[in-house]
Amino acid sequence: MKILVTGGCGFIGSNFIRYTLQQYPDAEIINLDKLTYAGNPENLADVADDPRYRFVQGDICDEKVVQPIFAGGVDYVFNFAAETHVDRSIGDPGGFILTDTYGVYVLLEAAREHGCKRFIQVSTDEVYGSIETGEFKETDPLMPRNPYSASKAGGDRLAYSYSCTYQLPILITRASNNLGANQYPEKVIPLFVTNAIDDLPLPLYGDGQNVRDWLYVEDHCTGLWAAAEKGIVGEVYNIGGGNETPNIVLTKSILEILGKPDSLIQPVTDRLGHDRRYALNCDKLRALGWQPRYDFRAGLEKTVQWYVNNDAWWRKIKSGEFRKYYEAHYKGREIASPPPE
Ligand code: NAD
Ligand code: TDX
Repeated sequence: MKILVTGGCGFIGSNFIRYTLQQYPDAEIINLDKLTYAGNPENLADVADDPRYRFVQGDICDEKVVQPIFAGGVDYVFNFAAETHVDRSIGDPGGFILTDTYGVYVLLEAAREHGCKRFIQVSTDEVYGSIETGEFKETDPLMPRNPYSASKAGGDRLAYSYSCTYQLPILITRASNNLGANQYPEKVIPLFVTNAIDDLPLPLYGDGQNVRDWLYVEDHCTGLWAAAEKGIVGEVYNIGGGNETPNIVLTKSILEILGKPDSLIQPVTDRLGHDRRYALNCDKLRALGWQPRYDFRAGLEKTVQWYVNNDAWWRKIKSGEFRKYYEAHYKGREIASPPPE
């Protein structure tokens, strides 16, 4: 079983590769990753010498890299490669449009020319936009509200168009916010956990009442395989944890697990266009036999423990390029009000 994973040195991709090598003895994985600031080969140090694993450094936008990989024969493609941080997309959208839309086109063209058994386009719940009440179904319109989600919607719909037009065996998955090991500490959970460990402020956006549905990364991996193996070609599958949580509750839970005071919470000015709430209906994937194993608390405790146990991993990141980003992004945004309840 030959599997192309793109973006495998990032957060979800690295967890997916490790999970797949453990669960599928006949898996042979090629990991194509550009190694942007978010790509970290250390995430896969434990499998680097596995004879079933091969790393190729390259850009999914570069057909000279992509075409030969497909020409060598690929059964499954899982496209994780993307620019992924909403805040960075607000400051500088160009790279998002390139990788998250054009990059998908380059992969799809290679699949069109050389074929594959299944092509999974890893999309996101953010393509639906924000929902005040109820939950998004796969048939709902896409109303992305920031450059990241709009670029992902471009890749999502382009993949769909290739399944309709060229009958390629493509499926699209839309997952909710993931948590787990190896997430770059610009995202809220690793940022807040690592700041709290060092008694630094936790910069909570706006009123702290924005809601995210947290999905433990291993449950995302099982959902992706359920869609790939049992899903219907051309269809979209939502993958949500069923763990809707306001950011203030998430923040206080992190502090409680670490035994740190709520006074570390620092309200800051809100993200531009900040989506208020995401919620997914996952009946379609559940009908294939999938269900998440981790509830919010279990997933969060496991995740916090990982960052406590692996401080060398994140300290190295936080002392590099990240430091400049953090300064530029958060400086001067403090709001002089008590932390929200
Ligand atoms: P990440 O930022 O941790 O990792 C992205 C990886 O892609 C990095 O290793 C990076 O080097 C690589 N990459 C970026 N541009 C590339 C390019 N042009 N060519 C090759 N490699 C490139 O991201 P993540 O959080 O692991 O997300 C993985 C995928 O899952 C993304 O497609 C994202 O949209 C989607 N997703 C993420 C979440 C989440 O909560 N993190 C939720 C739903 C969907
Ligand atoms: O410093 C912060 N303070 C804060 O209050 C940061 C970084 C975030 N937040 C809030 C914003 C969101 O409401 O926390 C919530 C989660 O923020 P992020 O971790 O940036 O994730 P989000 O914007 O929800 O997007 C994530 O989930 C969907 C991933 O980054 C995407 O790649 C994925 O598609």
